[in-house]
Amino acid sequence: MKMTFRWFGEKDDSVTLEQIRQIPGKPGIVGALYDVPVGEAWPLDKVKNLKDTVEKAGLELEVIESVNIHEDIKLGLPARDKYIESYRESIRNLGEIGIKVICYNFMPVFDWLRTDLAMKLEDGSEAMAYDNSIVQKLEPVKMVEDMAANSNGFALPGWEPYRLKELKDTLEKYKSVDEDKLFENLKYFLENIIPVCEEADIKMAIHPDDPPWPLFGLPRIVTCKENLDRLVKLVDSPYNGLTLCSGSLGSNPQNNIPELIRHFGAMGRLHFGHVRNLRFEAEGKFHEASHLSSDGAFDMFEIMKAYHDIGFEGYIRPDHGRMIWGEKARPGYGLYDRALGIAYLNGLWEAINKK
Ligand SMILES: [Mn+2]
Repeated sequence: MKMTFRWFGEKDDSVTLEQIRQIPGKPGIVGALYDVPVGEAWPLDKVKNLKDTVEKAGLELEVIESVNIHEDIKLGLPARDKYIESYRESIRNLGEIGIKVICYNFMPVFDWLRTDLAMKLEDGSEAMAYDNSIVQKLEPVKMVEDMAANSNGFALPGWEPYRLKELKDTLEKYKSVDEDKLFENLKYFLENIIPVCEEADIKMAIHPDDPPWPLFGLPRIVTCKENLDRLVKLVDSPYNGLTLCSGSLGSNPQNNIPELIRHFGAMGRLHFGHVRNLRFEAEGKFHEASHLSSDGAFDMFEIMKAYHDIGFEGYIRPDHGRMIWGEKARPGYGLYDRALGIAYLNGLWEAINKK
């Protein structure tokens, strides 16, 4: 297991590489470029520059999250071939700088969704929360505007303003895309990129949909064991793998996280683990908690034990943290709570190792 920490780059993150280097165990960096429009290839000089920046700070960069996928690929439109070619170029360039895993998602239009980015918890900390009853009353365009207004001045991952301009138009185009069609479009994408991944030795690790159920009438397919099984079979290569995000999949209590880790780990398809905890108030209503088992619904010992038992050699990172100790940062991505998460997950790992 290699512990990592997500970083949004010098311009887009309140957390610095110098701070990350002082987190116990010195995690690796999960990085990305944020100034390349979705659909365009990531230029070699820019990815080299990112790698240099990280290495100059004494850290490693082996994981990218995310190389986003153009909507036309998800919709299966004719222009997809052009965008897939750009994606192939990005993979080759990332291979050049020694990247081992690319995390991506295949969620139509919207990335992860929360109804409150700063819910006040009893202890005075703030956490992101989700309430399905609110989502059902939401109008997507209005919702996106509200989220942009509440994110402390940072763009939310996957919610970059340039992607949202054509929101209404895109929603209309999805009317003819159902689950099967979306699976078909994912298969077409994977068939065209996995051979390049094999050459570049970069493993693709799809992130589950968050939350893992359809929203606003849009299909979502990366949601449960059955669909993940279908997904890994779309292209039968170890390079077609998964990011197992406990907080995303776990927001549906039917998904048993340790069981999923063991199942897909045994198949050699698990390349990246996002570990975080949730507390449920009702069905479809939850807020994100600290990583500690007793603060939420998940048994973190069992999750880390499952990774240990499969002999996991991939990457793990703490996922969204709360805002604590007065920190002002991108929602979910402050320094303090995620650093505490790392210390805790590393502690569990050491204890499991020595048992
Ligand atoms: Mn995640």
